[in-house]
Amino acid sequence: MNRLIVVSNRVSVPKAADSKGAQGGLAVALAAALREHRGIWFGWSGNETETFTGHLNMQRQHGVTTATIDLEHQDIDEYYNGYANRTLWPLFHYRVDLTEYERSFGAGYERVNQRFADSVTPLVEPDDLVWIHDYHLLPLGKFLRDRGMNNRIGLFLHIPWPPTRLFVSLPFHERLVEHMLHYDVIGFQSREWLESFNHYVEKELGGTVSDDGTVEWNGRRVVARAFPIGIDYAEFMAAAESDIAKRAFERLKSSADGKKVIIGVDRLDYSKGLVERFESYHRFLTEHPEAAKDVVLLQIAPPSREDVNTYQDIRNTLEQSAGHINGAHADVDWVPIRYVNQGYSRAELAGFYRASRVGLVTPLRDGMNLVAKEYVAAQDPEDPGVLILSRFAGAALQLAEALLVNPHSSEEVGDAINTALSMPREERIRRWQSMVQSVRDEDVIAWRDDFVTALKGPPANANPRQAA
Ligand code: ADQ
Repeated sequence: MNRLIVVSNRVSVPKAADSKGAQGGLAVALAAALREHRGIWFGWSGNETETFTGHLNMQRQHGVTTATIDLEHQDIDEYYNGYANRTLWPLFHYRVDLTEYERSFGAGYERVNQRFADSVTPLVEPDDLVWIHDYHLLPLGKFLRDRGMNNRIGLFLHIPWPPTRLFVSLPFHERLVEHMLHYDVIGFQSREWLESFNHYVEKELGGTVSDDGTVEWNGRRVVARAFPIGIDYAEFMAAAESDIAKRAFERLKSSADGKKVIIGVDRLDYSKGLVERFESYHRFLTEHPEAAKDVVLLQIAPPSREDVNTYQDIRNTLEQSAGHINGAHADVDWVPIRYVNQGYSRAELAGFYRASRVGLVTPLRDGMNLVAKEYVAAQDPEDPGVLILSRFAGAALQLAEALLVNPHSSEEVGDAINTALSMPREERIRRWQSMVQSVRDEDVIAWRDDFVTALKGPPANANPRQAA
């Protein structure tokens, strides 16, 4: 069996399912694959060092070998807080208005990717499969090829790929995509992002895309495909059946005191549409006063990326908005929004999801969105809740039986909340059954195996000696 080398910005070998923090199914699935393939997980340690040394910190964590490097202050500033989170993240989520285009960010991004390439190269043996993750590391494949690496190298992008008309606002956009065309496989979350990428390659670079998904450009052949990610269904269900989950369920049910709970769970990020969600809920409260007193919105949103100003801004805006809505509607024995900034374990989240009649998942743009799938998985089959899902999340393609909404329209989302709260049990069961099937069958293990199989595929960019 080929060894697997996983490269991502950060390395996170999962702890037990009931521990605190946002340990996702992705980390669990990758760690399991690494154990099976005797591989290595490489990334940034999260630590800052005075001067970059490239020293590799090799460790064995819960049966997985990890290798990490420290980065300098300037690296973190320009690569992580800069190009990754101030340039690519907003642009790829269609927020040109929030995108910052600083040359120093681009230079820092390439410098760190070169540093990653220097550190990863000596770890890789000739038959290893190399699997790179996400927008932090788009050009890494090219830099590994520059160091003579002929292995199969794949990239999976966890976030959307923007339409060409937006993407071309990025200075040196051709260079970034040309670098990406040194992979053997590029995976996207959904057909929509794949189509945008292919459109760019054809229109801006003059490449060709065949029906089987092969992209050809300048003598290179790359397989570009959609690989929709899922949750670790078995692992999540085990967490959902734990005592911790049952206690969390009881805790929320009893504190809701007979009211129906609407739940939102998101990293505090402008792409998740939280400001618009609060506005929609406000609209629902105002326009359906008879239903309003019977519900409560629980919004769980742990802060993220607090070194980036936009994230501080959104936090302030949300606090004001929650305060305003609660001020306008609350009564002595009822507060319409419970706005919570802490993280919970998956087991606790599973209990909260199950105790909630409505899952409100309304990102303005999202590569996939795993919260939507977790909400579906956690429901009681006899009395499931209703998922309200943004049509702009990758997950909308698989969860077509959710109430699909335009998250920009507070009227539409407000009406959907009202519809969900009054939906008869038979309809809830019918919709849920169709959704849970895809959540169960298209889980993270299937996703991972599908990608690894594609990555193993026939050699495309190997040199003739190795291909023989
Ligand atoms: P994210 O933008 O982080 O991921 P998402 O897919 O929703 O978004 O995954 C979040 C994960 O964190 C979920 O497993 C959720 O349970 C967990 N989480 C969120 N809030 C939490 C809290 N308060 N406490 C504990 N856990 C919490 C990126 C892309 C997505 C894509 C994923 C996976 O932006 O589009 O689906 O990667 O590829």
